[in-house]
Amino acid sequence: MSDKILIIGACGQIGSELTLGLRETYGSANVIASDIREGMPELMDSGPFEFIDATNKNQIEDAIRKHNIKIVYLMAAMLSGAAEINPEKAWNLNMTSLFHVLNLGKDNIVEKIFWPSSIAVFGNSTPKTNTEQQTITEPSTVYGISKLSGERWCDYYKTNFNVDIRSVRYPGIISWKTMPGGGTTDYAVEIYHKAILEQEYECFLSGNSRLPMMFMDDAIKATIDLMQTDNRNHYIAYNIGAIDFTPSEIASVIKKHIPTFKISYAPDFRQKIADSWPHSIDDSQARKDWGWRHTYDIEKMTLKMLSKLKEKYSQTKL
Ligand code: AKB
Repeated sequence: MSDKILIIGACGQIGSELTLGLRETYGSANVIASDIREGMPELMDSGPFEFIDATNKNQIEDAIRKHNIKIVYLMAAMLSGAAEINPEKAWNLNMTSLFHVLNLGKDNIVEKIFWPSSIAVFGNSTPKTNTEQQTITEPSTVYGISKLSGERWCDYYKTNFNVDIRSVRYPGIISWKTMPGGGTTDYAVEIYHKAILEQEYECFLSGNSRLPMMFMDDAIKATIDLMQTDNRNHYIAYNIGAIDFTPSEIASVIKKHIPTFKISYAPDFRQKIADSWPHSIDDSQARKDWGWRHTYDIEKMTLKMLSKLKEKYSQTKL
């Protein structure tokens, strides 16, 4: 029998598809989803669900005892854009929830933990192109500061208390099942929805803002592979890269399929966040240590996004 898994923050963009991926891999009964709100029907109908506020240790511990959980994925977080608007709330959610799960590891209540870091750990002083695993990390955003602090705390718990904690620095993640919320890379999901629904999109970043990105299927594969590997001891949080593009480049690829599509630009406060992040990521260590490989390029991702969203919107008869 497989060890039981709890996903905290299962109804968010990555949590939703991670829950489905884990249920497919380990069996639905072994994967307990949890969040402060209900998620999409596919998630709610495919296995057990608990209401958990990630900042409430008692609620987490009750679920762990009830389901005899051995592995936790902590996916609840406030992302970069939202965190700039609510700094204290973001710090509280992002750090309190992490301490709760790290302490469960320290007390040997759970055996293995996944916690996502982000390209947001890098800042203006970091080299922008093919940003290396170990380089300058001076984040200038609330979210980035919480992710970098989180990485250091994970390392501390691993070194001092032997906690098995694993992490990747996600780039922007693009998916069609659940909308992202509060991030700077969210434009790269919104653009596909607007392309199908309105054939136009006003982007909140400038046309030449290059950022590292990844299709959801690759992100889920990276996460599950890292949790399964025996060879991940070099780093707490691995760089993982896949593709990188600008808003104007992704608009050109969409235009090949929807020739009437038009993009315009109205950069807002998120431009400063995007400007502080790398353009592309060097992920050679993850490739070497646990065989990380991405499979979606921008063309293949666009084809899948457009066909899945067309299907989804035609079913809702818009
Ligand atoms: C965000 O834009 O805040 C996130 C991230 C890169 O971690 N998608």
